[in-house]
Amino acid sequence: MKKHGALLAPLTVVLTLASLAHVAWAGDLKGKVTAQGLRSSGNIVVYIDTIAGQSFPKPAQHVLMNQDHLAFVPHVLPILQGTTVDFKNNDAVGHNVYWPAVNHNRKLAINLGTWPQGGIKSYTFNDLGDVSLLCNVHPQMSGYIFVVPTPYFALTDKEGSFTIRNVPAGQYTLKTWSEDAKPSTQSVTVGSGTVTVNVIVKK
Ligand SMILES: [Cu+2]
Repeated sequence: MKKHGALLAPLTVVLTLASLAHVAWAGDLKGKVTAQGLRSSGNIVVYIDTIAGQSFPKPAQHVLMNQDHLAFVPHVLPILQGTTVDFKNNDAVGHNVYWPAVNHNRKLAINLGTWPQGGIKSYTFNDLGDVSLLCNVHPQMSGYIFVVPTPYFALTDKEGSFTIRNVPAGQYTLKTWSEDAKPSTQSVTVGSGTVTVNVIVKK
């Protein structure tokens, strides 16, 4: 028995270290988007595309899209596939919410209806791609939801900077979406620590 114990102890240490190392193999993906021919490099969705063999549970937590001062706030809302969005009217006037398509597929058009101040309607987005939000009471109102396949996404700030935290080590396809620019695609490798990438998007 004594001999067995002496052999097992180091083996346990090795296995424990191996599993710790596996957990630690993740990094932050930091970068800057340069938008050519656009007014701003802000409000651009940056995300890791579908990872073969991996699916992600639907987030339990709802995400809020406000109608506030006759605008959709935030203007662009990236979400993981399967997320439920709560549409809230914060104004003293009635607002409607509808979208004419999801990812250009008009069969996925929805009109949620019109409701007064303080009211919330919820919708779960299971289809990937861009959703152009409109209000049929106020034609000037416009916003976007962009549904992505992985939880590894970010929205650029005014300067075009973004950070996607805690991405497991691996090779991925990094994509962008903007309401004004063409989508971009590039490959990226994440190890441990911070990886810096530059992304160029074009009108
Ligand atoms: Cu409205």
